[in-house]
Amino acid sequence: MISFSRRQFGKSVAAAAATAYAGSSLSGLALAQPQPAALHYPKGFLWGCATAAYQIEGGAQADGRGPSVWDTFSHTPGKTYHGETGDVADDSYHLYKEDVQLLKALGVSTYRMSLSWSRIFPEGRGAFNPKGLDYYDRVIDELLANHITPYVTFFHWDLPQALPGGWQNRDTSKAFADYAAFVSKRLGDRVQHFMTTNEFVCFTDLGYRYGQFAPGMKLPDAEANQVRHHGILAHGLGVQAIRANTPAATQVGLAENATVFVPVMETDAHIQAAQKAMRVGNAPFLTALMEGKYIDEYLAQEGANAPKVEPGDMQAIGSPLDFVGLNIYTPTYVRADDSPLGFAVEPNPSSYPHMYSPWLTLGPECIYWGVRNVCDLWKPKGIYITENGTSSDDVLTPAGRVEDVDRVMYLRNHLTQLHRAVDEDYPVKGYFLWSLMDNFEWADGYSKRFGIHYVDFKTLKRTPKLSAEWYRNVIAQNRVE
Ligand code: GBH
Repeated sequence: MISFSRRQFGKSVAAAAATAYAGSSLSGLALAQPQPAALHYPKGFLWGCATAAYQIEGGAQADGRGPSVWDTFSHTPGKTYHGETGDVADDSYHLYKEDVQLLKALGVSTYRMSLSWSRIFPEGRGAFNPKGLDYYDRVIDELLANHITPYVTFFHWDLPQALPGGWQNRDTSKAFADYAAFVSKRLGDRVQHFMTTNEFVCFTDLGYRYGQFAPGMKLPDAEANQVRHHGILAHGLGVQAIRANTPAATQVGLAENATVFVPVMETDAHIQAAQKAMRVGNAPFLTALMEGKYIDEYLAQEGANAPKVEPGDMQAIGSPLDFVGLNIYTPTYVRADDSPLGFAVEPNPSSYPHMYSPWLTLGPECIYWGVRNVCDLWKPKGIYITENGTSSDDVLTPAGRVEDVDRVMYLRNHLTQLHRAVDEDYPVKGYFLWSLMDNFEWADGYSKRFGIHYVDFKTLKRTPKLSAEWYRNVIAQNRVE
């Protein structure tokens, strides 16, 4: 039997096939390729884990921290599962050294964390709380001492409660830029990778239009669209602020959960439809950032409810980025049709497989199509998967084990599909697994566990799950199998 090297196998067979089919209606068909047993990732590929401040830190009132909208929301009866809050969470505020050791034992080279804005500026602006920033100094120094590179997100939904009007107020975007300027200047000697915001749709639409996230409002469309605009404006002003206050080599991006449109089948027409859907379906957020404008389709769709834009806004929003971070969990299938937009979203039948969270439908090829669509549309300099992972009905056995085979299945399949993107030379630089440990899952409280370490929320003891052992092997071998 003739043996092929991995790259010959992947590339030459695909190239030959592409040539053979060129010009025919099958030219866009991605041919099924025999999969070798082990999928190697390139040397230098970054493996990491991700968390967010309000979900892990606790210490809600420690050392002068001010409340965020998530403190208020979670303390409002009926808003979160069993009224659970982030008051204690994983108490990473005190146990961060232990958490860095969990990272070290995994062998990750990077850790994505976020900052609690109201720990540093308890009122969102104005008076600085040095003890709040001291905490992040300690965490970052501990990471660096353990050879783990911090990737820092400025805003993962925990808006300081004191900012009047929250994201309804345009001044909040400016307050965000001031906060990012101050903090990036202080951390920029040790942190080279910053992300402005995490997942626009969650802190804008889910907070202000649909109400299931903080601050729990249900505004009419025009006002909710304005909230979206202030969110992306904060990002844009934040990029400018970080660049102005850090060394030239600092890398600036964001973490965004763009809706990922996956072609129902890999033919030219459906692939084109998925790409169009990706651009139109993400028009208020990622598309606006990448193109520095609201595209016609969005403006037409919103009509009189379209956001009010001031001079200079779109230029800031379109500020060039060093990388785009994609949080990818789940696919949205799409097909070509002859409607004016040229595509139609496929509804999932109720029998569609999903993970332990109802929204988390299973389709690992979303991680490949997320990368491919974003790169083909906008050619970003670099891509990170800033989140990927799943909830699971984890049970700690008396023997102290958590056999989360479903999470291992989920991760293995996503990393297999991500490898396809890497192998096709899309500029994917790293992968952050969500999450290092079980934590406060927002409106779901502690009822949905996303960690690869189990947390006993009474004792705060962390226990590696089977998935942690599996991920440690992936990292050690730099390959998925
Ligand atoms: C990410 O959001 C977040 O960045 C992270 O903080 C979170 O812990 C993680 O995923 C796991 O959820 O209320 O039923 O309509 C992922 C995208 C968008 C998924 C909001 C849940 C709400 C579902 N999330 N969505 S529902």
